[in-house]
Amino acid sequence: MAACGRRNRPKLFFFLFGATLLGYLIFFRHNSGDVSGTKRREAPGEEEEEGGEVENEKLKKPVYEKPPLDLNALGEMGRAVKLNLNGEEKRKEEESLKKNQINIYVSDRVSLHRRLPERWNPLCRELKYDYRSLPTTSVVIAFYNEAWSTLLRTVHSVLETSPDILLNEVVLVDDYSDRAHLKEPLERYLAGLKKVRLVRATKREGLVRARLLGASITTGDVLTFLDCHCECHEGWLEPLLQRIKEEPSAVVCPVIDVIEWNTFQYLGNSGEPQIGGFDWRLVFTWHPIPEYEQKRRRSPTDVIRSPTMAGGLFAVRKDYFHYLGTYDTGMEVWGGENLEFSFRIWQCGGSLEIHPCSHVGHVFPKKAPYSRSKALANSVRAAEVWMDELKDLFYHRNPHARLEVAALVCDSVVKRRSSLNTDQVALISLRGDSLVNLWHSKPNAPKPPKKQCLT
Ligand SMILES: [Mn+2]
Repeated sequence: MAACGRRNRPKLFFFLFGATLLGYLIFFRHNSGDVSGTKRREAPGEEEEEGGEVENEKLKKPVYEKPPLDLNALGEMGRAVKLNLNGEEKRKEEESLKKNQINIYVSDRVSLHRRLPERWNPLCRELKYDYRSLPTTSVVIAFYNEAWSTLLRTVHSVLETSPDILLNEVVLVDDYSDRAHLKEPLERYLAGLKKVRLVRATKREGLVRARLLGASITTGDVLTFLDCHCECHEGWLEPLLQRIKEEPSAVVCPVIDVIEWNTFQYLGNSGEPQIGGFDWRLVFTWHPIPEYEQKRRRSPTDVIRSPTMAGGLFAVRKDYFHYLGTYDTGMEVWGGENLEFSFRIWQCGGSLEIHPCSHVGHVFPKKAPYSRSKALANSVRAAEVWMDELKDLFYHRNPHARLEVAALVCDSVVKRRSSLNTDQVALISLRGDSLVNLWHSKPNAPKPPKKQCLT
């Protein structure tokens, strides 16, 4: 037994040694395999995130980069321009002001590529976008006899702040201008720019029809309308497109910052913007954000619902714009179309919103540079089509408007209103309640009638 035991001892030793070694190897390999496996799973994730950041920076790249910053340049970073002018220069400045109601003498001396100060809520900088999944857009800018520098600063500003991947094109619509600089010189200049197209109306069409002419040749998913004397703040476009991606029936406006007509100072501010309302003469008015709307929002970077829009700066899905019936093409020149379109949006089931992270500067002229004698007739159209019994309030506050009714060719509007097919009507949910809540933001404001919007 002993001998046998003694004889078997080395075998047992090797067996135990072998088993231990095998066990150790299996254990080690298993664990190390697990460790490396974990590493493999984590590493690409980290790389993806880092790669994603780098990739995002690349995707964010605008169509054109701004030239290097020259802090000594006039108006740079949105600073006010103050010039010491001699008699002759002063005369030229006054002439430019008289002609354009904007100090073009100053505008001509400010870079077409100037940078603006940061005027958004700092939280807006934290928002991240999946650039590849955002809808694309075409920016439509209608103009009539606009000065060279304000028009081209608008164009360059769009090209230098809009990510290349999101911007299909900028469409400029010349609404039958007669100033020489807007003829061949403009064509020659634009020929040197990527993604800019120019169409010309063959007669004076007014803002609404000029915009529709521009929209008709666009290729983007979203139409973004801008005025022809604007400057876009960094990151203005992404929030508009992100919101429309989330909610295709949202019509989204940027916050409109003021560019002072005399000094070109950029007067944007990062505080809460105001929303649009109107009075019963159908004049657009500004209001602070009502409490119920503040409560509804979960973050200062959330959109703010607004009963009306101030003017012509907004983004809308192209197919949704057509679903709404676009603008009322019977509207002449400008004035009133902003309220008509606002009423249309709310009453046809969409929502009109202001995105606090999208800022665009607009030069508000000293006074309207050209006649808006058609504005009253336009308001009558808006009242007749969308206000039902409430139109009496409008006529009561605006007795002259009654005289316009006779001249109003409302038939076409009414026909168009009922031309949306029955499927569409079924889809349209009456948002009268939202309109009531937002209406003038006064609790005792008369309520619009509860009635199917398209009948
Ligand atoms: Mn304007």
